[in-house]
Amino acid sequence: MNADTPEQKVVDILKQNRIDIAATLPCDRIKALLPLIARNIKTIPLTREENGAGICAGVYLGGGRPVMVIQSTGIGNMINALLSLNLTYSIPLPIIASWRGVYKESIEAQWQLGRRLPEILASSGIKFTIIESLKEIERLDEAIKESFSNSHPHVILVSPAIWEGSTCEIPEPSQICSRNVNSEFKGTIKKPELTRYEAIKTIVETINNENEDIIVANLGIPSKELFEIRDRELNFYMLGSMGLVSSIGLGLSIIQKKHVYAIDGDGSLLMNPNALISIGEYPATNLTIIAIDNASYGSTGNQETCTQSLIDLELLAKASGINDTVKAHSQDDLSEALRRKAQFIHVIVKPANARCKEIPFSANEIKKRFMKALET
Ligand SMILES: Cc1ncc(C[n+]2csc(CCOP(=O)(O)OP(=O)(O)O)c2C)c(N)n1
Repeated sequence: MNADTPEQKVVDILKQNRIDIAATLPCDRIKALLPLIARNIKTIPLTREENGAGICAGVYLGGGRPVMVIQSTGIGNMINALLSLNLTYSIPLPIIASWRGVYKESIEAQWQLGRRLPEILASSGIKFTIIESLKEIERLDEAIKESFSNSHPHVILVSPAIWEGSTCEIPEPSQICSRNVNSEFKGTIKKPELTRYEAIKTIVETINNENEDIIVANLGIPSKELFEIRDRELNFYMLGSMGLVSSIGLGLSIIQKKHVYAIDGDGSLLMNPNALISIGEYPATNLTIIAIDNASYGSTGNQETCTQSLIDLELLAKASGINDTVKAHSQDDLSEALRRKAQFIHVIVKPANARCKEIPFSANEIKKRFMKALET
């Protein structure tokens, strides 16, 4: 019976707050809550919390109302995203965190982070609310509203005490079915012809520029090159949170009908291959990841990455469940892949950075202009 359970109360509060996407990672204490959320709200299961911050930011930028539901340890995995993405651009995100390490906690590994979390959040400038008993559950509603009205993240640390004695059902685990794994893949990396700048120019010249298509551009020089080539209202320039450009692209594609192009880099994708896993799990027909591979961390001085000799990003995408992948070495390859809106385009380029000016907008200006353009 779920009717009067604390879990049902949480779901009711989420629905009253018109939450349309829940990005989740499990904790033993919320094993009854998570399936109930998934039955009521579109749920994106995550493989790492930081990736969820990116997906939820994309959902919000695209006009949706996301929430994250995770174990409190995951806050440690996403602190940079909360500061360099959410606080920097003023992007709201209510995070329901099953607060481990304090109440009846026997797992020693939970103590260190769990007990310090209030201090860590306070010193990080991240708003938080502690809910220690069921009678305080209405504070969840207040915290969600606070997050959206003040456009910043709000962590709700929920003590395991509130679920005690709950009669909420815990579903049986699903059965594992047999399946075949097809590992045939042949790819050739040729000597690069293009620079990143030329690749971005090709993107801008090929896609629909009549204020239709969305571009999310990776942090550092790729964003500056895009700005220089063609600034558009539907360009979202990343300023930090390395690794989250494709996650934001995914979040946008979930909530928007427009086509979303995420310009990613090899170093950034290798920092967050979790984005590929989520994209594999949620194949969107309106999302194209353009992985511009210069085999280096170009923006920080061209230090080599392991795509130079070891990892093939197209194969990594395929291994993550993304089927429609392609390599591009020339302008023609790239335009053709863009025209047919391939899911993942692996563009091989030379390590070179164009001399570009700084983007003259603040994070808030980038966000506001982008969101306004989506409303029209
Ligand atoms: C967590 C974190 N670590 C390191 C950096 C520094 N950094 C900024 S851009 C960048 C390189 C990104 O490389 P890649 O994604 O390959 O894109 P490229 O600049 O080569 O186009 C690095 C390492 C950072 N911003 N954040």
